[in-house]
Amino acid sequence: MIVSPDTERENRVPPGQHLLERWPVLHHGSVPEIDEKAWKFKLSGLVEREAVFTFEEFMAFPRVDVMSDIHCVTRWSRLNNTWEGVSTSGIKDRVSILPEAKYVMVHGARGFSTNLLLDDFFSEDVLFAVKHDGKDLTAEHGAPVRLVVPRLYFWKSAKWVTGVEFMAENRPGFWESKGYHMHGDPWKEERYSSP
Ligand SMILES: Nc1nc2c(c(=O)[nH]1)N[C@H]1C(S)=C(S)[C@@H](COP(=O)(O)O)O[C@H]1N2
Ligand SMILES: [Mo]
Repeated sequence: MIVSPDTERENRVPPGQHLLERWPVLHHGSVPEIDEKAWKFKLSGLVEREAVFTFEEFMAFPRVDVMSDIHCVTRWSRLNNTWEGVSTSGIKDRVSILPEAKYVMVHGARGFSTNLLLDDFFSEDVLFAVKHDGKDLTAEHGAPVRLVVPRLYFWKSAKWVTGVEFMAENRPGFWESKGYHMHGDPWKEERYSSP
């Protein structure tokens, strides 16, 4: 089990956050219905050759368990979440990422996207989760596969993931183009970009 380093801080709750026991559901639009048999995972952009994987192939990527806290920009936090899934770093064995790639855009169903620094994306506590606290992810929390980026605000944790695009230049994703911060570090309160 990888323990996200932020959970080991003396004060685990970032500024301006309050704790919740329950796990709220938040997203834009309605919950997409995704059939695992039809689901595809695409690696695109600055890679030697684009690649598409089925759910079965994806689940054979290196697996990881992570314990992390959730910090939502709407000011709730939920501690001690356990996640099971596929580590982002395992992708490196499946595709050759070109050296110009410095950012990623993680894509989700219905045109959702969120941008991350390549180094943040490949941080060892980042994973594509299929289980939370021992149970299969529910549709409203992003099944069959969601990203979890423990050290950034939770909007970076794309639900209903469909693929990853490698990029040389940074570009705003869905919430970022609506004014959310390009990086989103909860300890620096990187909530919104200045107008
Ligand atoms: N595909 C997709 N993923 C998304 C979103 C979204 O609108 N669409 N919203 C984000 C936001 S703003 C939050 S706070 C978290 C909420 O995840 P949860 O519903 O599992 O708590 O999902 C993130 N991932
Ligand atoms: Mo959010």
